Amino acid sequence: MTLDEILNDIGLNASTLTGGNLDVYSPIDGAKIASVAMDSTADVQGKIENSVAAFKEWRQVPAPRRGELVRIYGGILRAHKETLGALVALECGKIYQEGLGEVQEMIDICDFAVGLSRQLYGLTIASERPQHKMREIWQPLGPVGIISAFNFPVAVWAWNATLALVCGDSVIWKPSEKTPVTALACQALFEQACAQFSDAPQNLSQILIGERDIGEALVDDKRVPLISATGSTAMGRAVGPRVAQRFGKSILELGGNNAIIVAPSADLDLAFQGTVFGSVGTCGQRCTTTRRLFVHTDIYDSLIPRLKKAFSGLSIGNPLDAKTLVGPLIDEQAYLHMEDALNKAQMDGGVVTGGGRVLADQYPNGYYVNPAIVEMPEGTNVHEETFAPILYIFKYTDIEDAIARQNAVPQGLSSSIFTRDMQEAELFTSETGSDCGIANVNIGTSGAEIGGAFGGEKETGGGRESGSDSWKAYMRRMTSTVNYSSALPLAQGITFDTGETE
Ligand code: UN1
Repeated sequence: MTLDEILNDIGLNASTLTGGNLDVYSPIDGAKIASVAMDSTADVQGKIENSVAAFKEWRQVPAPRRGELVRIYGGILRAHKETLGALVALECGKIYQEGLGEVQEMIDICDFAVGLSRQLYGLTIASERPQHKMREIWQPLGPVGIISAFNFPVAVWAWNATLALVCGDSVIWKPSEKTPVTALACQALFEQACAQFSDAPQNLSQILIGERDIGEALVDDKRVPLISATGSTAMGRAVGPRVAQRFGKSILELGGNNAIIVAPSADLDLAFQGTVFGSVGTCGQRCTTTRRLFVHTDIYDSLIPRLKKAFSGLSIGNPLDAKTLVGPLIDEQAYLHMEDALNKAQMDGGVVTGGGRVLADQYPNGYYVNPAIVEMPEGTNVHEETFAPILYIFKYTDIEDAIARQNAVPQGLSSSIFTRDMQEAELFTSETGSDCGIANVNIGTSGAEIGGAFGGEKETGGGRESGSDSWKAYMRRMTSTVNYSSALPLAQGITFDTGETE
């Protein structure tokens, strides 16, 4: 599928992709695929104003009716799954299968949000006063600012946007400057949904194209009560305090340093498959990528040679080829970070197998790498996240020690254990087990379903997106007490006699 065919199918006007001041390159071969126009900080002001106006209308549309718009959008995504999936592959370099998976994740969250649109439940609460009723009412919040990363250029936006929309919010999306075309494609499809739906106000969803200054203008604006930001811990460290400074709310989904523990009783076939997909899938560029592996000494020699063999035989290449399992890194900088990390690991006594650039002749401007395994010396750990396919391996003998080492890093996104020992599995998911937002048993660290809340602790930022009750962050909680008596009793039994007589 060529870019023109994709754009045609999606209905994205090719003229919006030329003549702009932001050049976009495909990581496949480094070729320029578009030049899109960046917004100025003045444009940001205008778009936020538009978003406020859209919100004021949208919040009055009944929630199940709002769900209908998301239902239509889900249908449009189903019809364009292949083309949007191919565009994701083309622009961010993940393999086509994973591009399709990402669009499926959008479809799934649309379905979830449609159901949710009839289930924005509040509580009724027993009042301590006679003839009083207390209830909790969830109200629309306002324009939601969404900042997303290059590695999940469409799904993470959809997690946020679909929930925000059924909650009665308008959305403003600042995609990564590396993947603006997929964002414009999602927006074009969303506009098609709006055209089929009479109650959608203008500017219900808008896009901001630009770099850091554009993101900052959004983050700093009081009219945007919620910022949901996905990206590096460094980004979150900048965004979080800025939003807090103006008493805004934020959902931060930041770095991970995810580990798998493989226990002696594990089904090694499952552990093997889960580890390979987790560590090399998306070329190691998921926030849920498996970065560390703690392997019990008893099974080390059964698992590690098998992993090394698999890593050296993976088909690396054009992500649009059906046989490819590992596509390119996003750009040269990512490759240099991988090289640095491998050099550092070697200096720390790690033994590296694999790594290094490949296919440079065929793709001088594409950064393809051999995934790397690093066997780390006893007593070490790795505290930084490198967005590349590097799997650090550690031996362990004691499960509690393995869990402690898994937890002994600044990040807390995803984790898993492969074991058939029920006590170990339950320990891992207990209060003294994994300290991460996601803790799996006999499943790898990546590839979460949309139905659960997604996010993590510590430097991962603490936010939760997607399923479960994450929607509550996109609404304003109102507690309302109604008195239907003819007296005004005070709570806590307080007497406050004004002395007034009739
Ligand atoms: C991300 O990398 O930011 O669990 C999101 C997963 C995907 C989402 C990853 N469903 O790997």
